[in-house]
Amino acid sequence: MFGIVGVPIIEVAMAAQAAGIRYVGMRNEQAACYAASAVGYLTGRVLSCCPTPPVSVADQGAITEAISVLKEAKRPLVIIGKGAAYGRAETALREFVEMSGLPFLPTPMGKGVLPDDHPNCVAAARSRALLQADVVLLLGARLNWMLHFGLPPRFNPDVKIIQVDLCAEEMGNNVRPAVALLGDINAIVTQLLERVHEDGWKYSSDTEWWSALKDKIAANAKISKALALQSTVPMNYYTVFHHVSQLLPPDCIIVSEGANTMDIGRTMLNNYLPRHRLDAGTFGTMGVGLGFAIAAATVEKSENSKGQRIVCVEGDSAFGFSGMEVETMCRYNLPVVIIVVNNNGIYSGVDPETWKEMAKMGDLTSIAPPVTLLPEARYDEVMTAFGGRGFLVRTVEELRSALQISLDDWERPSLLNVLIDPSSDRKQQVYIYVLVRKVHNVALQLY
Ligand SMILES: Cc1ncc(C[n+]2csc(CCOP(=O)(O)OP(=O)(O)O)c2C)c(N)n1
Ligand SMILES: [Mg+2]
Repeated sequence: MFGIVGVPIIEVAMAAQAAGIRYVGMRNEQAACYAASAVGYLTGRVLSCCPTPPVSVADQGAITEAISVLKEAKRPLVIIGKGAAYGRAETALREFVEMSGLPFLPTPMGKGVLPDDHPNCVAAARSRALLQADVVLLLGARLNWMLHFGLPPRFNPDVKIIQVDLCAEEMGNNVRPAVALLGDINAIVTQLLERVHEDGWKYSSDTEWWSALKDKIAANAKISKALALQSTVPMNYYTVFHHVSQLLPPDCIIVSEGANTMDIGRTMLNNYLPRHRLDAGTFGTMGVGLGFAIAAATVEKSENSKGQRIVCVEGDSAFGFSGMEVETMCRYNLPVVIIVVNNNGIYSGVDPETWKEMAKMGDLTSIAPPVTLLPEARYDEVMTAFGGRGFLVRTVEELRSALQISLDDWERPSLLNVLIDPSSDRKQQVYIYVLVRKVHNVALQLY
């Protein structure tokens, strides 16, 4: 059970403890709510007194129609959403993807339902896959802003959507589906799989579509690699994530929030197992990360002695929203590893010298660009203040060594404050730059 420390829940918490329920007291109700929601997602336990709903399958006629639309597709794409993770569809889905030979793309929290390094994963060619697909099998994902509403200019205007969802109200949101398959995702994927087995159908790997996707994946990988291998100090996002990804255990649970930090981290940090990624998700709410990490660490600690590693990758702004929860981590000895990717701001910041120059020019409340945070703030000292490990990191060597020490420590949490280039950016994105202070050459990104 998650709540806050003290008034007004003292009696409830004590009663819960007396009944053998573990009570995690957090610093803010908001973080406690995030934590409770994450436990439901990670464990699949229904935390209510309602009976478990029956599993519903799709209409067989609709399955036949879906298979015929898929067979006619020239450029098919499977999109795996977090509904597939929540519905525990991974085993059937893996067999379906491998039998049918279809390319797939995970949504942020659909990552890991099938491993990111699966040969059919086309995440590294995401934009092209979305834009050019003529048939999309949408599995437990919603056509909201994260999938650009399923509309042009990011989708083909004539795309046919085969929509699989548990929720009838979701059918036809933003795009009218060619086929609607209503029901339990695991059951429906199993139905589709049975039909693929019967027909012995497979989408050929020798198609223009597969070659186009593979070419794009290779080109994008080359660009990311070039950025990742840069050894300049301060580091850029890609260098940080490249080295982090080399050291993380494949079964770790990755929690993430931020803007660039979350977006770039999503492309660079692989997930290999379902329900091993928790991020700001559909609502993009900053502040969820530490609550999610505490939930995951608590679940892991209760189910076996050590459990799996929880790694929490935070933008410096994102960290600030619930940063005081490091005290909760220290209080319960939850060995979470927090990596704050610190660019002194939101999307970008300014360096300490520029900040000092600005301060000399007048009142910072009228001068400082509204995307900036205090340069080189010592978030690592927030962790050491409560007895956890804190590291200030500027170089690749410092990063690797601090991360290794943190991963070897199962007794207490760590925080790596990774100072990166405040103007480090995403590769090849289309931005509109608005110059807010010519004199300081500070760009505010809007997109
Ligand atoms: C509760 C809430 N408030 C504000 C926002 C707007 N917002 C989007 S991303 C972000 C922070 C991004 O900065 P940071 O975490 O430092 O990541 P960076 O892009 O700098 O790597 C904010 C405040 C939000 N998403 N949620
Ligand atoms: Mg930042």
